[in-house]
Amino acid sequence: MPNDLLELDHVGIAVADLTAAVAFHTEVLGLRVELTETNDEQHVTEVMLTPAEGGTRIQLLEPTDPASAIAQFLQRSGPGLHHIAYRVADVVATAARLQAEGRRVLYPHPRHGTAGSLINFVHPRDTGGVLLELVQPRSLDRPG
Ligand code: V0V
Ligand code: CO
Repeated sequence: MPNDLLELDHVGIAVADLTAAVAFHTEVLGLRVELTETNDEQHVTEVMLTPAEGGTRIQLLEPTDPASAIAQFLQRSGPGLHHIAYRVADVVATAARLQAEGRRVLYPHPRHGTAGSLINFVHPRDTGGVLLELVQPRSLDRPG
């Protein structure tokens, strides 16, 4: 059995109003804001939040461009659960493994994710209906 999906890194939620969504997650749910970042490649502003004892984080995603994946999702489905992201040690290797099994990996090469991570996605039609993200965190020997 493969064992390269190491942890559930985050759950991505598409939001139309980031300020309101952050207020709900901090003031009502009590999550702590870990970082706020604009990702020009993905055309999103995101806020990553952590529950009291850590573990899997929540990623709130607001589109910065009407043509972006998140904007299109909001138009079709409205705000809500968008993807789940697994942490991996080698995003190229895991993407290649899943692709070799016939699943659609969205990018030929990893792109830039949160906090200098490298990311790729597997199409939701090939995963039982859930958009799946692979995240290789930035490591100390790969700054950036
Ligand atoms: C679309 N579908 C979904 C879905 N988005 N199903 C579950 N979860 C989603 N998020 C379904 C949709 O209902 C259709 O179902 C089918 O997929 C349409 O497929 P398509 O025409 O090939 O694709 P689109 O145009 O709907 O786009 C979907 C994909 C797009 C996944 C291809 O959103 C994409 O390229 N996503 C990757 C980038 C991304 O999501 N970035 C934002 C997060 P039927 O009708 O076939 O049943 S950025 C992020 O997480 C970062 C930066 C980070 O963590 O570091
Ligand atoms: Co994500």
